[in-house]
Amino acid sequence: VRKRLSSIPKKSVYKVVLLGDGAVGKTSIRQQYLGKGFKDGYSMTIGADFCVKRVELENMIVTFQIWDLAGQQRFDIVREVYYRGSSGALLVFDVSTPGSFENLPAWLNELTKNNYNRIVPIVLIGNKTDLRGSTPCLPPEAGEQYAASLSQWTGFEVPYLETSAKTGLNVDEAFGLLSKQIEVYLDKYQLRG
Ligand code: G3D
Ligand code: MG
Repeated sequence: VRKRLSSIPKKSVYKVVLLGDGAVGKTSIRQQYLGKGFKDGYSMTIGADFCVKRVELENMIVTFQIWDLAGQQRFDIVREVYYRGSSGALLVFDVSTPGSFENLPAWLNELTKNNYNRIVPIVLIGNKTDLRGSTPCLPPEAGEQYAASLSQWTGFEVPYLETSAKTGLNVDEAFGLLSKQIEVYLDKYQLRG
């Protein structure tokens, strides 16, 4: 019996929030991850919505609840509902828009302030890398260095990934990596229920 129980994959539900300036590609990343046939699981009138994706990752069944803010709701009451209880975050900037990189600390502040001053596992995402070569873009080192400083600040590894929601580059990997970071975090702080 024990053997059979141990072969049952673990099931986890993670609330994942997408953070970053308007137009960096948050909704596109989500749509790319969900695939063409995607349908919002639930659409709220308050300006945020979430959808659900169930995947099998390394002998685990993970249900992602992916939350996405519609438009610029930074200063709205919405943000409390949005951030609270998140398991992890994809912190997104657009490599072709330096301002979206400079605003990353403000987004992290938003997250922690509205989530009991708690920092959660993060994957830093430099999106729109398909524009490299045709538009001036921040080099990969910018993202790598910021991720390294975030790792120091948080005390756990913050990986950096370069994505394109247009081509799909590294989009699945971003969610897979975040799931892994969440697992490490839950084990480290023994937060498993
Ligand atoms: P947001 O949800 O963060 O506000 P969106 O951003 O997903 O709405 O994307 C904003 C615009 O950037 C969209 O263009 C979208 O197609 C484009 N975009 C998103 N990701 C990428 C990417 O990886 N590469 C490129 N080249 N464009 C991307 P429109 O023109 O529809 O406003
Ligand atoms: Mg959007």
